[in-house]
Amino acid sequence: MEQIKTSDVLYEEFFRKDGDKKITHYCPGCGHGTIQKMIAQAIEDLGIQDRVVFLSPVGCSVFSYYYFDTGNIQCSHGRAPAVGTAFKRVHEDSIVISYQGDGDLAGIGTAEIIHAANRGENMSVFFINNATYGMTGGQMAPTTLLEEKTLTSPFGRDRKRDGAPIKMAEMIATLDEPVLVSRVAVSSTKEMLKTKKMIYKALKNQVDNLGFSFVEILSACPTSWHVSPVEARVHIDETLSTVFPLGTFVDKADTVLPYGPSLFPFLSGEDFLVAIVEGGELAECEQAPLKDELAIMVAGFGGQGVLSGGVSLANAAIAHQLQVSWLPSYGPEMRGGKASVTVVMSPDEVSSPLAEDIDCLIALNSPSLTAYEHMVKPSGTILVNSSLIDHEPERDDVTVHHVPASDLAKEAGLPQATALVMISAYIHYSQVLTIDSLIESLHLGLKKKSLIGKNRELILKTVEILVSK
Ligand SMILES: Cc1ncc(C[n+]2csc(CCOP(=O)(O)OP(=O)(O)O)c2C)c(N)n1
Ligand code: SF4
Repeated sequence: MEQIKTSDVLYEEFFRKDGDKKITHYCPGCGHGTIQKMIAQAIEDLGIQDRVVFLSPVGCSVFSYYYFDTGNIQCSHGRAPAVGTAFKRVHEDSIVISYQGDGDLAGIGTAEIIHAANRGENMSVFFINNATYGMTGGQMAPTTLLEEKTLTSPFGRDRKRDGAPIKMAEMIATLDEPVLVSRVAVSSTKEMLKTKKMIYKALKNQVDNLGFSFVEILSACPTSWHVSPVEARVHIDETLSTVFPLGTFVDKADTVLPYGPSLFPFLSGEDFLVAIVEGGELAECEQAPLKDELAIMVAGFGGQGVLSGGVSLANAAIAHQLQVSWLPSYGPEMRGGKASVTVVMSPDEVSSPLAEDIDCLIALNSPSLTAYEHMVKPSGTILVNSSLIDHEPERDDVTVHHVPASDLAKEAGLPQATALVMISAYIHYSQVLTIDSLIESLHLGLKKKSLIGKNRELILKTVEILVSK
């Protein structure tokens, strides 16, 4: 067991398991502990501990968050570059470290890493290539050597059957965006010193906002290789590095320009909402008299305008200065498949766009009523599209309104506005928003601007009918 505490960036004690709190869970001679010590040291030297978000992969290093006293995210297998992309774009001052094994990065996560590299995401990736799936007991990895025997290649890796070892550093070096692509090794003292420097450089590049740095590190797995720790390091120098040559393939640190202050300046505050709703001016209405969060689900089938109706409802709420989320859900069919949208509106920050208990269900067809009526809170509301639904809700603790929405929409020559009719009815009954704000928001949700007038008339007609009921 290796003791890795050398830097303040690592915790004093590791609470992963009972017993000695000073040792890690890594096997004796494992490269992970050595590499993580080097990363911790570089973080300390650069003075960036409070900015670091360490992405732990799935693999033997899955428990890195027990060791690094930094921000930590445990990512799904292979997805760290996608998680890192999101995090970095939202928190541009963070230092994102993606630490991934060969199963994680070169197997299940090949697409994520290639695209993150191709976009030149401003992050530092450390790719730990031990040519095996260590955590699961030594199966063949994409980087396993030809003829190497593993749990899943007991007679050796066969080129025809299994392909040749993937050389990730060389692949990534073919892309235009990466700033640094290098392969180093945790083997002899000389190679370790080079590794330490390269780790520092990859992090420094990010601190300087230079872009994507990728360091592949050949690392020992004595356990899966069935050799001693000393033999494992010799194996790296004498065998592994002949297949995966060490060296720096790309280094543009001295020639690229740093990123500007913000890659995505529009992704903030109210502008962000406007961007989501496809541009354009929002109406400005009085603050809605809403004290608590409200969740409204519109559910039906594709072609009834469920999603665009939801957009109009969301925009009307934004116009009334509410905070809003719009969460669609739909099947693969363009027409006729299931479609629903949940709009959550709140006077304060929306707690979650996923609502398990809803205040109002707008059911546009029978299956939706049956599927979702149980989600409505006691004393909530169900709006039933009486043109298509010929049975009553089973709930007797909610208010039910019937609206012949499909008929009204069809009469107006707008069957795709069925949801909008129901939303108009919701606004009429609930009085949370105003019909004016819905009409004012139409131009943001409708792709065909020529239909704004007809949709407006349909909304007004719906309200007229409901008032005269
Ligand atoms: C979606 C999913 N598929 C498969 C697994 C099983 N699994 C866990 S770790 C691992 C491979 C880890 O190998 P590597 O990334 O090389 O890291 P190492 O353990 O060698 O450090 C696999 C396939 C999983 N946990 N999740
Ligand atoms: S199985 Fe291999 S990679 Fe995993 S901790 Fe042990 S030596 Fe390290």
